[in-house]
Amino acid sequence: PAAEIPLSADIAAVRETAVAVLRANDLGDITRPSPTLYPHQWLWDSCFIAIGLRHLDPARAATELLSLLRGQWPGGMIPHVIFAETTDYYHAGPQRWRCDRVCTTAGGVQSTGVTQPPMIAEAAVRVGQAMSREDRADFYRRLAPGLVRFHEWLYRERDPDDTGLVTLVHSWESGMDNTPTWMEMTKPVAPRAVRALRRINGDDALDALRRDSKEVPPDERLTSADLFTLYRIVRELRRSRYDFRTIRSTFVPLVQDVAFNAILGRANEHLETIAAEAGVRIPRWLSRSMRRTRAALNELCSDGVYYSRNFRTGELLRHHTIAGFLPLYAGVVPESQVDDMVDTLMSPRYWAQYGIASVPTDDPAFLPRCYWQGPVWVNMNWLIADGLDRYGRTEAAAAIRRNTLDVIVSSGSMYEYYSPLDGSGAGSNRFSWTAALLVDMLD
Ligand code: 9YW
Repeated sequence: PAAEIPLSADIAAVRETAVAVLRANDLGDITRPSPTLYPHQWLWDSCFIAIGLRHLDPARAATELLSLLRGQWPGGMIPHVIFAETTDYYHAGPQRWRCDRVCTTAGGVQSTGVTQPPMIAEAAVRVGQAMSREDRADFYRRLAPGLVRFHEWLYRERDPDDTGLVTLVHSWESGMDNTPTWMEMTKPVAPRAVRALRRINGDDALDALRRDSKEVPPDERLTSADLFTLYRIVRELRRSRYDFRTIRSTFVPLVQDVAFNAILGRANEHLETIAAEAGVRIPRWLSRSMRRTRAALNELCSDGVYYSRNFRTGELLRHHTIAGFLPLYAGVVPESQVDDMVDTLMSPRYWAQYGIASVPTDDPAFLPRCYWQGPVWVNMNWLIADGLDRYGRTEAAAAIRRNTLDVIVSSGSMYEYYSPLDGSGAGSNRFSWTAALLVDMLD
């Protein structure tokens, strides 16, 4: 699909901007997601970044992924943020997590105590495709043992009941912080102090306390009350020493997240390729769990729509969001359902004038410039287009990629996300995964 797009002067200039953004965000072995908001290494950001970097420098792309192993916990978890040694202006830094009291990471680096969508295997295979056979073999040999341990941890720790679906303990693990699904689960556990402050002073008192919105207007992020609730959940996780069996007996919302599990489903396939090439054995119990995930994803489907599920009650969380299309990327959607899903995606509910809204435009929660409550996200488009190709829906996939490029090119900048109503950029500018995936879509 990329080849069909003529590389106009505009596109060539925007590609240069993208490359410059990636260079400027390069901290040596890792790439920060953004110079103004996110100064550390994020798990799934690094994966999307590596997918773009492979076109510029495959060895550097491999380093981006191998760096994630420095943060690996003794039990196998790869954390959602690995803190870089930079002046810390990030609002949820090491002091909030205090993970060094719980364990020492493989590389002795500081990290958060939760994970993020397991995109590593996908990124590794893409990077591997850009390498010589020898370099790839070397790269896979270095990555595979840690990667297998990560997938083992996901199942052992987060699917103790062998459901085939892993459970998340914080919306930050989903990568979609304020998506309506997670907010339904998060709002009810708002600390009393937050509710009281809000009652007395409205949102102002809370807004004054938050530290994450200096670069970005508050109405492009989650509300202060929700943010403080997320901090409160971190505190509970910390008290539980990040142990799922302990967390289970607290008030912490637990969700079998559909997007996370779809990404895991796909990653498992890639893990088999990587492990086979590296000569690393996948234990039989893990292969069984991996197979279970593919079947279990379809338990999340009701009347042709995929949802996340409340782990505690077994109830589906019936919000229509972009996450529900990721089973296409996992390749688990029955062929008979695919065209209906494509029609829904292409309908004006999702596909507004400037691209695919992360929450349907007719949803009461829809806000076109607020984070995961409506904006177009480049990484979501990339994943869905990939899934559509897999199902042979190449025209739809090409349309999504073309539209994504159009939105970025017309803004001229690498925004974190874009309004589906007017194409305006929002969130952080100079955002790495937008830049990396633009390069990937063009090359
Ligand atoms: C946070 C870094 C991360 C992304 C998440 C996105 C946002 C905020 O930024 O999270 O403080 O972690 O929701 O998907 O990985 O770009």
